[in-house]
Amino acid sequence: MIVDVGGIKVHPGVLDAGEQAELVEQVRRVVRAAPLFRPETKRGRKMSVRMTSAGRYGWISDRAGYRYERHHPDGQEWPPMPALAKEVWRRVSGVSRDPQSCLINYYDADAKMGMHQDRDEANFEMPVVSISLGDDALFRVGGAERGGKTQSIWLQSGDVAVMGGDARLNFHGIDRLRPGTSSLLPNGGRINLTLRVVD
Ligand code: MD6
Ligand code: FE
Repeated sequence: MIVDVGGIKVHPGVLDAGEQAELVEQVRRVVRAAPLFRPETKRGRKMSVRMTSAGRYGWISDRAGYRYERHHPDGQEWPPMPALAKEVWRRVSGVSRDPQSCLINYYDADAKMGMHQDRDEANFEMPVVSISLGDDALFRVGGAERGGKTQSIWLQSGDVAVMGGDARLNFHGIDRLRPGTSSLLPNGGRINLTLRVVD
C-alpha cells in the first residue's frame, strides 16, 4: 500500500522493528564521528532541529545561506552513509543512481520544521527519499507555490516518503511531534533521514 499525500508517496512500515533498531545504531555511528549541530538560517535564527550528514555531501545552513558541503563544520569529511538507508533508497527510489547525501535531522519533543522546498540539488529528476524513526510527526505537504492548499499525514517510525516527479518541488514541513508515541529512541524524539543525489 502506498499513500499519496499531495504527490508525495508515503510507504508505511518499510522498516520493521529490528531494521529500525539497526538503522538507529548506524545513525549513532555517524553522530559519533560527525556530531549533531544546530544550524542557523540566513537571518541568523537557530533552527529547532539538530543536524548532521553522511555520504559525499552534507547539507549546511548558516549566515552564508543553504548549500551542500564536502565537510562537517568541524572540518572533517562526512562519515559513510548508513548501509541500511542506502538499501531503502535502492528499494523505493526508482532510479539507478545511488544517493550522495544522507541528511540526519534530530527532533526533540518541541522541534519542528517550517514549510520549505528541497531545491539545493542539481538534478530535480532525482527524487528525495525520507525515512522516519522514533516518535510520530505531523508532515504537511503543499504545492509548488508557497501558501497554497496543504494536506497532512502522521509519519510513523519505519515509514518512508518519496518526493519525486511532479511533487519534487512541493513545499513541505513538520508541524509537530507526538511525544511518547515510540519507544525506539530511549530519550524520545524523532530522527529523519533524507537521501539525495546532489550533483
Ligand atoms: C522531516 N522532511 O520529515 C522533514 N524533504 O523531518 C523533509 O524535509 C523532506 O520528508 C524532502 C523529502 C521528504 C521529506
Ligand atoms: Fe525537505
